[in-house]
Amino acid sequence: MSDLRPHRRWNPLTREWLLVSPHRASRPWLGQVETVSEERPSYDPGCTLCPGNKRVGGEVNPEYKETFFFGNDFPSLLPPMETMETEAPASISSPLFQSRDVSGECRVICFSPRHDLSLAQMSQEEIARVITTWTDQSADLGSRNRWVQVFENKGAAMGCSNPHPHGQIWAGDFIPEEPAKEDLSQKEYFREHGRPLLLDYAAEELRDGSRIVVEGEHWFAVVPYWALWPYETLLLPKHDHVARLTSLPESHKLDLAETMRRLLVRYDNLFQCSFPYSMGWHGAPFPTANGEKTDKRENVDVYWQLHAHFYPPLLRSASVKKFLVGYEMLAEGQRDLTAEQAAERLRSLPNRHYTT
Ligand code: H2U
Ligand code: ZN
Repeated sequence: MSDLRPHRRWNPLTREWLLVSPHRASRPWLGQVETVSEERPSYDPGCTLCPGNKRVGGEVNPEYKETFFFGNDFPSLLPPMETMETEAPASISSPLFQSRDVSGECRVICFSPRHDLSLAQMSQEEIARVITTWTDQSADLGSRNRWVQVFENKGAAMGCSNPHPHGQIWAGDFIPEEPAKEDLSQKEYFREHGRPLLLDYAAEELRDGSRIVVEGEHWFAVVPYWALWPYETLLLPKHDHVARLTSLPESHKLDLAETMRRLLVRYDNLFQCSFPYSMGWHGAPFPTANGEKTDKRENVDVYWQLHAHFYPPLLRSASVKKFLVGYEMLAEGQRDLTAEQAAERLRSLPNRHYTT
């Protein structure tokens, strides 16, 4: 099979196929640079996330100096006591109409007191503090929730409401759809091969090299073979088995921070803009759940491998984004640029942020 003919690639994590049409991308690379001016003050009196400012719910943020978290004033999940009964109307007894009660909690994490920064512009040490906040928060929320979703929506293109560097955590008593697919795939792969899927995958990618974007001592970022978004990446351990954020070895933290920093600097440098994306962490589900016995469950820690997904929407410039429409909504995911071409472009960019 020629890689330059239309072909389909398999995503072993979600068990979905994807259409790749690289012949369309062989038209000349325009690569126009539209520098979007986005000067921001280091403190914005109108920002609900800046230190000392009032949030929408009325609480005042402390004069925080590093990272800071608070309970989301508009949480999408509520603790058990506050959850309202949500039964399907009594007249409907058909299995076609199902609903379930859920409970959980939502938090917001400010990555820095500086309104004008993003992770890409923060130092390795500052990013390491964000990682520590993620791991601490996961330990706390994971002690009473089955799934803890750490994520960041960055940029107006991703529907982010405020440019102040921040992320969110939604934790709940159920395993949501995306991690549920990954759970099944990793479980079955482990049953068949006796090794974690993503450890085997990392070994193959490290051997091949063509999709690697940045590589540290313990962690690396790769445009996955099955990437859907043009510059999608997967950040994962190179050789070590790490089940979830709370089992991240202390010795990995600075390396992970630097690997992430170098990835994010390249993202910003690609179109010389603050690169929008949604990113988030996936790791083994936590063993607590509504009275469920943990000992009956297969040991998820053996087959789960911690990783982060970065899904950036931009395609050709700071303002031209890819839309998942038409064929993608109605048939299956599709891309023009190959994962190898995307990785090559990102890899060739400097480690230094374009604004410095
Ligand atoms: P985005 O990262 O998607 O923009 O979301 C920001 C979150 O911050 C959003 O969930 C919360 C919103 O509810 N928020 C507060 O809890 N209090 C505020 O004062 C502002 C925003
Ligand atoms: Zn701010």
